[in-house]
Amino acid sequence: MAPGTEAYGLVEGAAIALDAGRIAWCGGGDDIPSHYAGWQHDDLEGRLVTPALIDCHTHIVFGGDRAREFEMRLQGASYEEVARAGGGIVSTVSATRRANEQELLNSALPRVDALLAEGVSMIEIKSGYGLDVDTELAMLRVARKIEAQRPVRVKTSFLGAHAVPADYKDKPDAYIDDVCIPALEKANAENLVDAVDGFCEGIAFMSAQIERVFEKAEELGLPVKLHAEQLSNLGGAKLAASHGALSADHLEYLDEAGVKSMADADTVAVILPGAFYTLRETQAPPIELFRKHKVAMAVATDCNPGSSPMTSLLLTMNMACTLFRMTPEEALAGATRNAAMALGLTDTGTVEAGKRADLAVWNAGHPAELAYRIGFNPLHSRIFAGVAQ
Ligand code: DI6
Ligand code: FE
Repeated sequence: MAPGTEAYGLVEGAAIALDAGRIAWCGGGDDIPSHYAGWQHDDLEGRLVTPALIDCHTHIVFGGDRAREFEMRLQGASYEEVARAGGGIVSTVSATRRANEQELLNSALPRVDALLAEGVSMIEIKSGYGLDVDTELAMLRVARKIEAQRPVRVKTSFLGAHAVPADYKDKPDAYIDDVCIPALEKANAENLVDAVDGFCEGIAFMSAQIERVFEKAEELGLPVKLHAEQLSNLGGAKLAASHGALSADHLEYLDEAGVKSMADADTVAVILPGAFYTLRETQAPPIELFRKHKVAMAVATDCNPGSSPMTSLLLTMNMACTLFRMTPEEALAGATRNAAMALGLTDTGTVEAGKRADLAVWNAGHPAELAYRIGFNPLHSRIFAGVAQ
């Protein structure tokens, strides 16, 4: 075995048998069961094979861009100041409302393609730039359509509680009652929702408002997740954990009590270094406490036009290591096994018999290469549902 690969579970000279879109068998090349002898055989010439990557937190469907806001922030305005001045999330809301579904799809696909080119086979996509019933549903329909346009699986999250739109300024409770909850009910009736998310933050919603959305999610039988403790500690992760959340995401300002409540609920910590980097934050999430309390960590791009305009999960893995001192092994598990957990999926994220045959083949030897490189894509090929792409 190559030195230092034990933690990854790397098998040298391995073979993997694929059948009907699933992994039928995997193990050492010398141990292949005899009944596979006559099967079609592809020699990967010693390349590294990992589970296909999973981007478990994106806002990849949106209208417009925020390059102007980028300039403003470089001149000194903070993310919160931009948001309070009517920029930020609500400016993307205006652009998203103006776009039709075809335009939203056309603008999202190149971003999706950038992820696929790096071995991603599963993307979570949130609504949250509509903030009215029709546009929230339109975003989710577009997210679903992506699955028909590309060889990729999509999981949707309803994020109606993302920001208070201008027409409900200073009336967040009325927005939750009049728009967010009716939109969730309608989207769910159209089978557009796989999970329910929220943004618990001073510039968005307080925990009492998030709680009402979560109660509706529970009534509809939908799992929840939450943007929590990104810019301040409002107890969001604890609230999410008390609702058995799949994940709590961002978490820079989380304290140990919050980490413990996540551990008790098996809530995955989704680490989003792209937003930390873009906003030039200085407080890193409590990685050491997640390790201590055995909270599973995922990593994701948070692809969105404001705080994380990035479409590289490999760069995200690199940032998780360099900015937060995660190990390359944690970063890879974070973009595969733990990302699957953050989406409530048990059929993907590892190379094991019975799992989906979603694999990435890399021009790499040691798995640490995936997180180590910057701006270089070592993908050789991607296998989606057993089919080489
Ligand atoms: N946190 C984020 O990082 C994104 N949403 C959220 O709740 C940012 C969204 C944006 O700035 O457009
Ligand atoms: Fe986000």
